[in-house]
Amino acid sequence: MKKILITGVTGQDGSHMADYLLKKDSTTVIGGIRRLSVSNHRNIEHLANNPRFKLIDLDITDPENVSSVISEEKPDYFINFAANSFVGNSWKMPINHMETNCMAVLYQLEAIRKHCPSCRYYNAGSSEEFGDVVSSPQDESHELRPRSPYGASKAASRHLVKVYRDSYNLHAVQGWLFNHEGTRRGEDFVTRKISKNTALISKQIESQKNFKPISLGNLDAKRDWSDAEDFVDGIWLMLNNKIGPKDYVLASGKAYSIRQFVETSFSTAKIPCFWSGSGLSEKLISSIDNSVLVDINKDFYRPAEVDLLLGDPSLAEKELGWTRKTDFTGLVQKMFLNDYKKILI
Ligand code: F7E
Repeated sequence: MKKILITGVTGQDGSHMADYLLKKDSTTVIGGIRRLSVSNHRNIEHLANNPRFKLIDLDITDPENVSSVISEEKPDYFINFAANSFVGNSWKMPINHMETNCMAVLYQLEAIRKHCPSCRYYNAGSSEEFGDVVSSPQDESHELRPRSPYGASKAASRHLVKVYRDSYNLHAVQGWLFNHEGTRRGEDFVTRKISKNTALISKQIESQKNFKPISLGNLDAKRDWSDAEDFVDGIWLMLNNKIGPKDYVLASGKAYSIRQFVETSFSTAKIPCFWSGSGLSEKLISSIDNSVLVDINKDFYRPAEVDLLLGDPSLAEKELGWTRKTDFTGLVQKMFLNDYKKILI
């Protein structure tokens, strides 16, 4: 049996990774969780009675706690998804982002080096490390030019992972994951905000109730969006790479704007609509009764935006044999339909 410790197991990526690993017969999964007074276990409730899954207390910002968990459990794999992952928030709490996304990685690497050097290690990296890009698409050779405290924290942790890999011969990697979304995505991220509120508006129109428009920021930033469920396989392939420890880009190779995400979501909901106005006055209007479906709020703009992120996944496809199942339209439809089914009004 292989023992895999996952931090951030209650989140989107951690819970999908636990599901993916528990489908294999030869694994036990330990979820490290930070105890909260209000439960946030919705994404892992279905695993509660699985005998190959257990939860332990783990606060990644506490080096003593990290060290004792790693020396006691001696996992075969340590997958670090725990992070402060909300880019927009990172200007408001940059120190917290650096401590959670970078110092915490150092505590983990130190503990693995001392107590469990054969443990294979994955840290969640991000396309936000490329930031103010100089060429597109971005592959593994693109320089790191972060535009946010979040991006800077992930770029810094990448250097630590490489230093520990080179200095101590650890199988330690950090993928560059472009945006990955899905039915378990946090509701403040733009994709879930759009899918959930399109579903809500759709139900409200059906019941002839009033609704509020979705307030968004920059509609013209472009992101390379994939299904988070397609990415867990890529991460596992990186951890078991026969070539040796190496960092890869996981992406779809296609970029779409937030505007296109909105249009696809309302088209899935079969609500005909058109854009009107420009800048902060721009609105998405229903063609049925001229009601406002989307408006713009400057509070959702960022102090520094990344205008375009577009990944080149060809190295991961070639060397790891990684493939994806869901395209952009399939992803938007899946997210809308999931929210539509859940909303009761
Ligand atoms: O923003 C724009 C916003 O917050 C996407 C994280 O997983 O992916 C994620 O970070 C874009 C940005 O995700 C709103 O300005 C417009 O251009 O959904 P997001 P993110 O910043 O791309 C990367 C790869 C990570 O590593 C991160 O951890 O959408 N945008 N209007 C908006 N964004 C939000 N959140 N809310 C809006 O109303």
